[in-house]
Amino acid sequence: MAERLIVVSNRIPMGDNPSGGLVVALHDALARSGGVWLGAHPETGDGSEPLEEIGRTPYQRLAFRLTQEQLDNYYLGFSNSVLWPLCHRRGDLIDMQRDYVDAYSQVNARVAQLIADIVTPDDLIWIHDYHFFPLARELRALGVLNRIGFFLHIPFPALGDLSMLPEPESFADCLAHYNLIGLQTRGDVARCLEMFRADPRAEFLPDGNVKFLDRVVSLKSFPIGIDAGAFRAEALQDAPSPFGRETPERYLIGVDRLDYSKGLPNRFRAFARYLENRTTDTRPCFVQIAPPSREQVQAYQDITRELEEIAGNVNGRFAELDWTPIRYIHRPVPRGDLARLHRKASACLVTSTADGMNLVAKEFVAAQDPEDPGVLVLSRFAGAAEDMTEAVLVNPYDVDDMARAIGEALDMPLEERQRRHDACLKVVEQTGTAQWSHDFLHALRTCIPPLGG
Ligand code: ADQ
Repeated sequence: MAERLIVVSNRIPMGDNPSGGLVVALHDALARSGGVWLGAHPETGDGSEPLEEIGRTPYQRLAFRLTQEQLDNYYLGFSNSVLWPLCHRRGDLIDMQRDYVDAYSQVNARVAQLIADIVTPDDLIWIHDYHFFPLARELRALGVLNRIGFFLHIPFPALGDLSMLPEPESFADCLAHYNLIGLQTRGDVARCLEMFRADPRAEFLPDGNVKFLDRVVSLKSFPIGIDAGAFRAEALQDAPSPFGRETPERYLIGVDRLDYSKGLPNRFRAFARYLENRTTDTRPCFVQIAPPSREQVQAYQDITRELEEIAGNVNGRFAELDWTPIRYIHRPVPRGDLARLHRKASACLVTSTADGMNLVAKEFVAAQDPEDPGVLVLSRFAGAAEDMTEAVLVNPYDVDDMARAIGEALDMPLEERQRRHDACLKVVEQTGTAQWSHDFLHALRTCIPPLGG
């Protein structure tokens, strides 16, 4: 029987025109090879429905429904109120509840059963992200022997932070049921290896693989990217300015889901500090686009309020009748508009305190005019900084450092901007979406034979 690819992710595209980094990357991979994409239906159900087909071409899309309780406890609860803050070094924001832990195990067991019902022996299974850490273990328990790969889109936690999990010792065991663990950066691979190194059940093989009890697991970084050509084409489209008649003369841009990991409060403070310290009478705008995200979670409500307050304070302090320093848009913006906004910006601010990769950094670079490019100001804590070393790298905890970087970006001579842009663009072009999925799937096909294989 021919090989078939089965992709599993919490989010699944409902329409035929997917958007967003992860979704586009997987769409491309599946469109090329055919196969099945399985994910959670955006509407809840009673939790016992069979898989629902929501699309058939160019590949099959199958959705399962969560109950409202599972959505609250597995998705908003354990995934986004325990694992997300844990992996983003915000242990202080963890909201640990027994119901969350139980729902997470229950949903993973159910999804494993749904996969086991459709899998055939030559299928390749590719599981995505922190919603499904234990899925391979559940699948193995059901007798599934296929090659199973896992890709983590967010940072791999530091060894010490794993103790914040309910059963820290079972984490390495559950990951070692995968044949291949893909991570965003070499730093993430190092942290994952550190976890195995600390575990007496793990042993390091000469080929770099890890032997864990009777299983062998491969680890490798696969930095995710974007389709640079497609984004550039959007940026170049001949369309009216998204600003309408309010086009600022010079502006910096930020584009992020409104998430506490994106370092937004300090970014706003840094812009205020820059305004405070500037010596000329330049009046740049800072345009921040931050659509709401996970609004039912308390920590996200808190960051929304905090940001509104800071934006109000900065504007109250610096605004003039014909100049609003911060334009804060708390809404999604069409992709074409985003691309055009990037192209005309003098600089982009990416100041995450932790971030798996950060695709906005790559989108900004792809959208620039190479003759007169804007400057990328990039947090050292974003995965993108590992290779995009020619961006202006900043410490997102240090407001003065970021204020200085904003000044440096706005005053940077053309030649230096071009040199830095060329280097960053090279990285963006080397890490396209097609390359990413191709490299991962090649590694999964060629890693050690699975159990019983
Ligand atoms: P995210 O945390 O969502 O992704 P990011 O990589 O920046 O972060 O991707 C966000 C995507 O959403 C970008 O393509 C961006 O253009 C888009 N977007 C943001 N704001 C928008 C708006 N207002 N309107 C429309 N689109 C908007 C997670 C990890 C990242 C990792 C990706 C992919 O947290 O670190 O890079 O997965 O692996």
